Amino acid sequence: MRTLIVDDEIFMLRLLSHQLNVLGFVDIQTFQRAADALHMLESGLDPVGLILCDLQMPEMDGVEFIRHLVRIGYLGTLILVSGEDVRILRTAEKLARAHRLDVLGSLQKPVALSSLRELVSRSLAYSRYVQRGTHKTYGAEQLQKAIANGELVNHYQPKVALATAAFVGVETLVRWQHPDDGLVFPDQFIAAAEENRLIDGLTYVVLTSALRQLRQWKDDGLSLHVAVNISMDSLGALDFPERVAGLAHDCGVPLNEIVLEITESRLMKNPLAPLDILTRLRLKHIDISIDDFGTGHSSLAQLHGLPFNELKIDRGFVHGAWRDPSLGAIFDASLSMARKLGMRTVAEGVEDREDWDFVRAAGCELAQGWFIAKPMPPAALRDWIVAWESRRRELAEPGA
Ligand code: G
Ligand code: G
Ligand code: MN
Repeated sequence: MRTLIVDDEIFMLRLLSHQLNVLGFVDIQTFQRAADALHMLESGLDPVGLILCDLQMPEMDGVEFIRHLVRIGYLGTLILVSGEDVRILRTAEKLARAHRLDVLGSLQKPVALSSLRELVSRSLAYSRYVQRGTHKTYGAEQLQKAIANGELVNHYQPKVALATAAFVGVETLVRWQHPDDGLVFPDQFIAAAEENRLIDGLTYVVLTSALRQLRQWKDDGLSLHVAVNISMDSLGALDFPERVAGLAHDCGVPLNEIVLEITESRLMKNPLAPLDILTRLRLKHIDISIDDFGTGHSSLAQLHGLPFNELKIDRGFVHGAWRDPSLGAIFDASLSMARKLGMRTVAEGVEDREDWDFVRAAGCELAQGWFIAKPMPPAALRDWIVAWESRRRELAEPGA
């Protein structure tokens, strides 16, 4: 994996390269100026899998560099390194995560080989970059063909009730079964679909196949709800509620078993236009959910008056909140606000037992995340349910 180190001190560049060498990294490039690293990244010649970046640098500092990484759509992983106060380091880390960068963690100078080893061995194994291999993005034409040729497939990630650990539903996550590139993830094509007006077609395909799958599961005796991600752009067409209802009717699925997840950041650009549609979805008893809550630019006050009945707290405020008081405070505040507004709460990104215990003790209702299950093809759900049943008792203990 190609690795970049960005630090204004030559000594640090040498030290970190040496440490990475010891850990088995061979393809390493070092930069004293962030602008040069950026230039190399923008050329897009060789995909970079890991960047170690200093925060305090004279020209472009680490925070500014992070902003540019977001702008150019960097999909690899990031480690922040700094001699500054640990709180500054944590804030920068949080900022990068809020922008959806794949941050492995941060290191304080002087960097001990053991902490670097721990970060790259533990965190890298979990990173999107490593798990997903390829990171191409795709254009409109290719995507249009994929939609038309039926190359999109749905995976499903389970959601469980925290109090009882009972399985209650799944979130639909689309993947593209690409003929040459293998399984392609939505962060590589959803943005292109939105920019090129292909998102309605994509949503229709995903929704149809999710509702058919729900019918199939019900026929097999399972009881669950199915959530589908809806891009804000799809809420511009006034007949959207009727189309969803029509589709559900054709598939033989009750409307109250459908959840539509809408991303807050896109939503809040114009909260009035979709109000009509959201209200009529609720009149039909379709659940509507605010996705990735906490990452948008909205003020909490804007939530007032919108008829959402579920709030999904972004994984950035869930994973690790048990040991970070400021994340914990945001998590608790989101929960209590949702409760007062009569909304169901879902914690996303529950990655380990500590996360599970924390969100459960806080009184959140549902949980989703790798600790429970990764997204999976529909055929794998049965086996997962069986395996989950044997973990369930311990996880739902009163004091657990
Ligand atoms: O599946 P992943 O594991 O990579 O999902 C990445 C992002 O893609 C998530 O934020 C999710 O909301 C979004 N996404 C997944 N499936 C769909 C879909 O069918 N429609 C839209 N609009 N977004 C989706
Ligand atoms: O934005 P949305 O909530 O729709 O995103 C779902 C995304 O989160 C998918 O990309 C899914 O693969 C990812 N995801 C699901 N569970 C976890 C988790 O426990 N940790 C992390 N980091 N990502 C997760
Ligand atoms: Mn979602």
